[in-house]
Amino acid sequence: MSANDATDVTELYQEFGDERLPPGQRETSAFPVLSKSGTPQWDPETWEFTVTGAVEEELSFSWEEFRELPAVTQRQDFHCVTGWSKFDCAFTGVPFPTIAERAGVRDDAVHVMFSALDDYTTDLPLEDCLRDEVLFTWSYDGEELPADHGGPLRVVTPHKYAYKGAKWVDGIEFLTEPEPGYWERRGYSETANPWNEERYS
Ligand SMILES: Nc1nc2c(c(=O)[nH]1)N[C@H]1C(S)=C(S)[C@@H](COP(=O)(O)O)O[C@H]1N2
Ligand SMILES: [Mo]
Repeated sequence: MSANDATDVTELYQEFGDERLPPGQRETSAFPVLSKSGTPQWDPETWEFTVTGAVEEELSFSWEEFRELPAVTQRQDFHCVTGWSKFDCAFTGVPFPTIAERAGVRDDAVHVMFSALDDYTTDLPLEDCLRDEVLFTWSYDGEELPADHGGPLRVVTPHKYAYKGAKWVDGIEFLTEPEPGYWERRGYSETANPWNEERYS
């Protein structure tokens, strides 16, 4: 599937607000890079994606195995908590629910912690993750996802500020209690709904 026949999910804002552009945001055509500590190296031979915690079956995927999972292409908006939004980004990847179904989420799971190659972490309530627009993506606008934007694999969360989307993601853990991630420990919102301007906790 090419970026041109992507499924348009940009109307999801209607669940949260009246305007496509969330309050306090300005639209930009640039795609700035925001990383806490630079772009980590990775090795396709040893890269491993793990699914752990409150699941029926813990999973692990090699890079090759992950790329064999059924993928979709969506056109999404991207909202950075620092105030810029970028419309109509085409991302290709695996929806979160596909992974969750394979692992079998236990009834006592309430949150999900995402972890990444640069030791970044971010957490979200489980219900905010169980959406088809939450993608593990390796492709942006029909090209390989650039390394500084999170390649080989990152998460995108078009219904949340973008710090909820871990770049260089290499694992998810289903949690039975909320646990703050990197920015959440530093005062950013747990839920991060852009249409409510949930920037800080
Ligand atoms: N692994 C990792 N993921 C991350 C970050 C990071 O520092 N490390 N920064 C977050 C923040 S604060 C934002 S705004 C977006 C930025 O994504 P971009 O660099 O592709 O614009 O990635 C998020 N995901
Ligand atoms: Mo950010």
